[in-house]
Amino acid sequence: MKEELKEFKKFIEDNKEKRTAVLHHTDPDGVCSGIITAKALERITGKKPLLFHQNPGEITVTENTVKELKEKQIQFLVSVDLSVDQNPEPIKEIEEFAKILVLDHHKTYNELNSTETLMIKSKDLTGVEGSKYPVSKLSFDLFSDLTDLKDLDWIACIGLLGDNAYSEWKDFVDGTIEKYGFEKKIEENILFKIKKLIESIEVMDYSKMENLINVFLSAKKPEDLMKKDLLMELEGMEKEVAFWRMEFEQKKEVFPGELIYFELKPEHSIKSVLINRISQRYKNKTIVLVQDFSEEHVYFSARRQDFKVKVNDLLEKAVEGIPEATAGGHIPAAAGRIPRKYLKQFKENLIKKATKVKSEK
Ligand SMILES: [Mn+2]
Repeated sequence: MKEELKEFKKFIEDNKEKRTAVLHHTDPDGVCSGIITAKALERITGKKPLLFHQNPGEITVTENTVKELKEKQIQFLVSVDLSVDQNPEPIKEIEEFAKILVLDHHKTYNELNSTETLMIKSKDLTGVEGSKYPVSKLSFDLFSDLTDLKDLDWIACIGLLGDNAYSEWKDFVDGTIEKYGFEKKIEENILFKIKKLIESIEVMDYSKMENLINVFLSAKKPEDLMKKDLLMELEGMEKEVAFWRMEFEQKKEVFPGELIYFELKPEHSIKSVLINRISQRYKNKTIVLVQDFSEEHVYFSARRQDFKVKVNDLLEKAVEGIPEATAGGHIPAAAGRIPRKYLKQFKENLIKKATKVKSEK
């Protein structure tokens, strides 16, 4: 057995009596891995852990979260699908009062393993690039060794669809669809609809996230999530995404280095949903979208589905020298933000680096 698997089992065994919290990301993979992990821990320990999330876009642990964990006297924290090693400081603070398990598939930025913390990244288990093994499937696989999770397979599938990992896990997803008799055409089946539903709650009305999580926790089958008040956000999102998709086609800027650049000013934060759809059509182009709400910061996402450019590295290079900037993620999918006044500098850097990355190959 792999060393990581042994350590995982022992870590759960050693901490299963403790007051436990599960912190999850709020995209479909993050929500699904949170649900799977919470249900698995409940089955193992007989107690419901506290399941919670931060604000959208907060992919490391915030000071607020540290405070909340302390107040709630949490002794064991499980973090799923968050790039918490990008900011190790809050982790060190939590280590003063709790043990921490990190399950993630983003690029490793800092080594967090210690006597208090066990960090398992998908890449360490399989050797393949982390984006191909989303945390909904990683947590499903890891915890399936400790308890029966067969009835949660459809939840893992939603996370896989959310992180564009269908082709990597075709047999698993198709097998699950077959098992329950769902529609075979992926984009028309109910799991794909729930993926979009989660995205629409995250993007259109984040205040409903709590409600979504509660409905999800009690759902026995996908149909149980088809609630009117949750579904109404989906329609609005589709309209806005369709509008900006057309704008993109008309106003996109094409640069050397197979770079396509586009700035948008949407009403809601649709950039991740939009860029995932665009990149399905432009798999061999580097797509960068910048979302501008006329606030202090602008937010950007990048995609490159054929892996020929590491967009996490590209964005990290493009923000070099820009104060208060963040950037990172996966090889085919990354994101970040900069203060708005540095947008021109960011764009220039990006164009320069995009040609460099290509010519180095
Ligand atoms: Mn993920």
